[in-house]
Amino acid sequence: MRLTRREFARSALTVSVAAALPAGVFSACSVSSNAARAANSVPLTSSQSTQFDTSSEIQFPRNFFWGTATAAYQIEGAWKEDGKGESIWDRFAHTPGRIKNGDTGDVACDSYHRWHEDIALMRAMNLNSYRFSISWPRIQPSGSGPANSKGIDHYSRLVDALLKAQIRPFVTLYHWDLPQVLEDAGGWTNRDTSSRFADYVELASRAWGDRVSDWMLFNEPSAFVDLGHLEGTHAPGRKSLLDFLRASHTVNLAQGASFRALKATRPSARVGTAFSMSPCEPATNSEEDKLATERAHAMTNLWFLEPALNGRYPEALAFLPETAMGIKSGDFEKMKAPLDFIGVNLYYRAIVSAPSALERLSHAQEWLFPAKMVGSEQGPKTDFGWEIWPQALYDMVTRITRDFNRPVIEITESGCAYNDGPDANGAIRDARRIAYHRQYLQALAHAIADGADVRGYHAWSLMDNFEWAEGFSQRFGLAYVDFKTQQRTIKESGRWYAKVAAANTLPALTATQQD
Ligand code: IFM
Repeated sequence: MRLTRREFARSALTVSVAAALPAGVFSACSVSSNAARAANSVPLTSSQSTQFDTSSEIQFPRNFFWGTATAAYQIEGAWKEDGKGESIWDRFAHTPGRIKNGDTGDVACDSYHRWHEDIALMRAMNLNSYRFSISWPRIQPSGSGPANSKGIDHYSRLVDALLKAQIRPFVTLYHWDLPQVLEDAGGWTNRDTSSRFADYVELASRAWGDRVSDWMLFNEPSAFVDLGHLEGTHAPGRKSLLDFLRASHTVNLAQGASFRALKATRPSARVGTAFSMSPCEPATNSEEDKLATERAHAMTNLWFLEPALNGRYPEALAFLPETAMGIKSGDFEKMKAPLDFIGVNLYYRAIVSAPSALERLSHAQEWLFPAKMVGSEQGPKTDFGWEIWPQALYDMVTRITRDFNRPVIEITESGCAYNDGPDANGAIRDARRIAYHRQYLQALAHAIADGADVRGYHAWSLMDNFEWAEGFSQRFGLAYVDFKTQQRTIKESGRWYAKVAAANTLPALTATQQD
């Protein structure tokens, strides 16, 4: 989801530390041992996430959006139906060795055909918002030119049915499936892709803007730029610092250009981006770690937000190589996109330390971005190994609220992978997922009580689906999917979420539950 996730930098000394770590720019080099660090500085991270009050029920603001989120490539399947073009994820998943168990999104949850079943799930969960993405190559099979009417019609039917079910269509325009033809011309490293994206967004807003009012331009720009261009673990599988820098800048230009294109066609549309975010905490109280933490915050949380809102790259990274990034005169103005809301995708926190001189010398990206993520063993872990740290949501939302003058915020994703399957009666008892959402919602409620303007929460995900390089091995859904039969079954967490959504209230825990 962000600069640092999914892959783990491992060194012989630090496997257990690193296993708790997401990967990316900062962790691409070795992770140093916590023990060694602790020897000469004081660890700063608290031993427990704040326990938010659970003894009384918590009401959410009126008209709060209770939703779930999905993405086209992760659920739709039908990878070459109705004139759809090939995407970089089709190409990547079809390349042997790229995805765990050789899985692909060719069929996924077959939502292209079963979307009415998906809407039925959401209705059963009493939801009033559905965040889904449009597959760009369904609309422009080769990334430019007129729209493919079958693609337009498909999403029109979906939007109409959602509205009929009184569920807000909350549309992401890019959730990572670039048309392969554009990749062949340089993809996001080619500046021209920003104009192609703006053209596509204009087509989309003309097609559905009469019925869709809330849009996200991008999902997690830092994730697809980093994992796809520097780490090489996601499509298109590039591994180059230069590509990472250039793709970053093109995406920032695209954010500005597409924002203007959408507003020109639909001035009243509400437009945001879903950013992957993690609050950054210094590993120790040393000055070096604290400085590194601010750089990590700039890279993890502001690299695509600051250009949109303030037309500049974050100050903590002011030493960036402008020429290498392809920055031209006038670009800072072009990057501006005064977003109507900030979408926050948040799963965990990041703990940061300063790389040693030797590490900086031996890793180009640490030379450029001197900060690295180290793992934490403090919180419990999901089946995916991600640390559960509810306070991360409180810390991030309140920091964004402070630093950006109380913007409108939507929680566009949060969730956990637990691979519980059906028991003998076919029930999926995923109590750990209920606990996750309950704790993160408690933290969110406290942020709202402390002044944050949060309009909605979208659990990732509506149902189990294709988890990128992990294939089908990680289940994030509130509904279980049997990938052989495509049967969907609402898990206990989905039933619990339905009650919370219907009451707009998080219930108090009973004394026994508190134990
Ligand atoms: O599945 C992804 C999603 O596509 C983007 N955000 C994080 C999720 C879990 O990794």
